[in-house]
Amino acid sequence: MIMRFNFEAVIFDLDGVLTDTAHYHFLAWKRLAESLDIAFDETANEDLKGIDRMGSLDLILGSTAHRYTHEQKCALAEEKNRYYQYLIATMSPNDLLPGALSALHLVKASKLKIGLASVSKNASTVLERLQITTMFDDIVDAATISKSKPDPEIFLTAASHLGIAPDRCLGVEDSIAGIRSIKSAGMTALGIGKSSILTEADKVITGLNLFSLHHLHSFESK
Ligand code: B16
Ligand code: MG
Repeated sequence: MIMRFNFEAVIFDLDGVLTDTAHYHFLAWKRLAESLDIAFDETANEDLKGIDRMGSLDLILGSTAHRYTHEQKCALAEEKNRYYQYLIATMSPNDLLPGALSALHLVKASKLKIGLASVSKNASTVLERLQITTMFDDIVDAATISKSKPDPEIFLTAASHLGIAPDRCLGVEDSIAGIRSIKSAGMTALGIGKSSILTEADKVITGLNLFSLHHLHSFESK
């Protein structure tokens, strides 16, 4: 029997979907915010998910952003990144989120293409530490992306590299910005997290441990 799927590719986000680096990003930004006397908590962090480094810094600085020169902002972003890199240095395959590896294997065994759409410039390091680099048919280089999520650029780039039409791609994301990026790329969006937060996703599951073949072929797009 030949299985027919609605999708020909699954494009995964990294942070917060395959591994909990979203938490490390939060810790690193919180440390920087506190050093600047700026209040920062998990709720404020939600708006930063999927947003690139300088965009995230601007959101944290908010109305105080004009007090800093471009050079000072670069130094602050670099300081956050140094601490983030210190936090991810000890990552290992044990840091894959529950169900992440099985989900990748399931997609591969179903003969669908697998892409990675992370705006993180540290993505390749994280993939190496998780030992999953070879699972991907394409990994978009964040340095080549000019517009951060919610712009569709990164998901459209992944689809184009994979040679699959956007409407045959399933995007998997944990952030509001990421879901918007997937939807504006014309793809179907599977949210990972809370449906009360990821309201624009076509479907939401709490984690990849609940990912199944069902998600590859029966999906009502919003
Ligand atoms: P970096 P994703 C995003 O990755 C994170 O969600 C976001 O919090 C982070 O600011 C951004 O990467 C940039 O990361 O500072 O390592 O370049 O969700 O697209 O995988
Ligand atoms: Mg993410």
